[in-house]
Amino acid sequence: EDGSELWLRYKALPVALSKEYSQQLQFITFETNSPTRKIAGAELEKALKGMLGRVLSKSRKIQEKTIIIGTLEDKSVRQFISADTLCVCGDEGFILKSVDFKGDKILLLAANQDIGLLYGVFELIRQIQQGHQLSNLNLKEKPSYNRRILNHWDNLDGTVERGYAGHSIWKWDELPEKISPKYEFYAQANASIGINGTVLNNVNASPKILSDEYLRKVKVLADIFRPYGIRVYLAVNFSSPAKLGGLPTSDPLDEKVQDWWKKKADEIYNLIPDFGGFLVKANSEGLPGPQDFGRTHADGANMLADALAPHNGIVMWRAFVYHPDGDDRAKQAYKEFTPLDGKFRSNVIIQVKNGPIDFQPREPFSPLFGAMKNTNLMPEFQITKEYLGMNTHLAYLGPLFEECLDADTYVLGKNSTVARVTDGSLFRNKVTAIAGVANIGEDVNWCGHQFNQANWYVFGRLAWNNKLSSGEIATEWIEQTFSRDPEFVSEVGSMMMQSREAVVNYMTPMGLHHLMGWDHHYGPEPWCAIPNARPDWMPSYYHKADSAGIGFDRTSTGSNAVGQYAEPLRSLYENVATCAEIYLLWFHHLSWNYILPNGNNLWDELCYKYSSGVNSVKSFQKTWDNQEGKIDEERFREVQQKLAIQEKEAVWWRDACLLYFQTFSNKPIPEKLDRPIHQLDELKKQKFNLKNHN
Ligand code: BDP
Repeated sequence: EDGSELWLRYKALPVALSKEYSQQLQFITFETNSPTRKIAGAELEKALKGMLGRVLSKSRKIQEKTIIIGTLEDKSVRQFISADTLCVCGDEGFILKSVDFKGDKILLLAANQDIGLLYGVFELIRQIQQGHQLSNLNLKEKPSYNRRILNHWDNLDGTVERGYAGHSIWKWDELPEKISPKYEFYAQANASIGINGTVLNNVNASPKILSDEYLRKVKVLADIFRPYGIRVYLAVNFSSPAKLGGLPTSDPLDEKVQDWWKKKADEIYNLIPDFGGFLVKANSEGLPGPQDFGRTHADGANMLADALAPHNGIVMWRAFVYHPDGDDRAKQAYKEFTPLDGKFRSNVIIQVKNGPIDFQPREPFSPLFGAMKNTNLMPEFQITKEYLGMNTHLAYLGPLFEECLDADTYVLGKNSTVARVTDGSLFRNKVTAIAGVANIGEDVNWCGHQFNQANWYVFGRLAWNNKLSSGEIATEWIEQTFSRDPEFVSEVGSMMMQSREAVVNYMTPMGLHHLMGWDHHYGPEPWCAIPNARPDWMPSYYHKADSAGIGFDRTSTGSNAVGQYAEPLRSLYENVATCAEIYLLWFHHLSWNYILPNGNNLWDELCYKYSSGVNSVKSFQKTWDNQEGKIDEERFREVQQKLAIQEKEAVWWRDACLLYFQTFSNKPIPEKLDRPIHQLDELKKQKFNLKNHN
């Protein structure tokens, strides 16, 4: 067991359970007459062979102990279900239920399209992997978002920006001739959790990706992914017309530029008829964009949208923009984008990071969610753990994603959650989508840490159904990936559910953010001050620690970032007494002596929080040690060793932050707590080597 099979390990079930399933499942009625159906049939066969040790007999005749799989084109399915009933499932959903047949129960898997059948087969497999009863099954599924997309930050030279699982799985040098078997397994894994799109290349895009040479390589991948329901998208560089096409400008209002993009789109669709569209990072972190020509984001996005529209393609235009000269980075995307509300074409969607800064262990949701009522908007999460311990720390991101999706924006009154303002249920958006920055690389276990697989998994499952709970999803993942032993599931599940909070506590508790070293983003460097560097890349821009206190004043008397939130949130955040403790230092600069509701002063409370983060990791070590023998030795040891590093590094974070902030607070560490084991000077000298994490 090396983790290479992800959650798709079809291991033999205990004999009694396997017997029970075998009694219910003996025959299959399924015409496997399309590529997608073939894949679905083969996957079910493989899974049942692995789990039950047998295959189902194919049968045209409906009889007891059968599973019927098909669309309304199949007579066997029409017998049990009508178009009206299936209509709620849309193009990709399915119905999986137990139905009565001549006094017996049989299973029905029905969908409007073949892809729904593939998703349904994966659901059935998941049910069996988890040992669930089939006789009560009654599932009616339709995905929350139409486009559920992974963003690969993979460069054409094989490196991965913020990738911690080895090199890129895309072998650009070998394509289009040589095809790695990983491509198909990648598609299968994504389809199993409902992901239906992939942006193959880095948002910091090379114009080369649109060259004829590269498009031919992309076509090969698109052809492999198609039967799995996965469309390919590309990140594009806004100055491609100049850099690749040799035009004198890339001005979006220039006719020759518009024409260049139209021809490029035609060329792409000629090769890849179901191409998804473009992802664009423009006028962000030094990349080119429409503002270079005095045009707006809308001018730029619409020009690309017009080129793609005849082919039904979309533009995902990122809102990740910030400038060093503003007073508060957290306000900038909102300021730049809200005036453009209603000005974007209907096939443009604005891609917004979950928080207003940058994928920190905790941020409040971006105030852009819900603020552009006449524009399609999609959330972007980071699955790769750039700021949460990369490939060494165990941090399950389900609670982070869920916290954002469930956050109430109040833009149309109560229950205007981020999920609802983006999935079309509140604003009836034409295009709905959600993106996650992938954590996938060449490592044997795909994600660099066995538990990082859970973050890929939970992203897909929440994109499919944004109402699922992260706890339920953790259970699913554990049962499929490791074991169904109830003790294992409950102990490891509870460890996973606490793990992100632990990271928040030992890195950036109580609303602190951006305390990491500026070049590696891994370890703590709250003191980091590089001469002449952009001030908004330095930790002090964010923590603002001084002898008076700590935190960023974003109230109406500070930067007034609170003003970008709808009421009652604005007032709740504004008032220190009602601001949730988890966001306290995000919105307020408070005295070290500020007294919290529990009676502690701010300094002491920070010390307690940092310590509790370290203690959580220690408790994870104990929890994990208890699992010895319950799973394979190989993965057990690997995780155990990484937890040991995590414990050491949690102490490193605690000591670095507390010792540094202590130079301002001048207060002692509360007596009951462990003392720092490092010296501040020694920590400041320590150099971190990011190479070990790639
Ligand atoms: C930051 C990353 C940087 C990305 C950027 C982005 O550090 O590598 O290019 O986000 O999202 O988090 O564009």
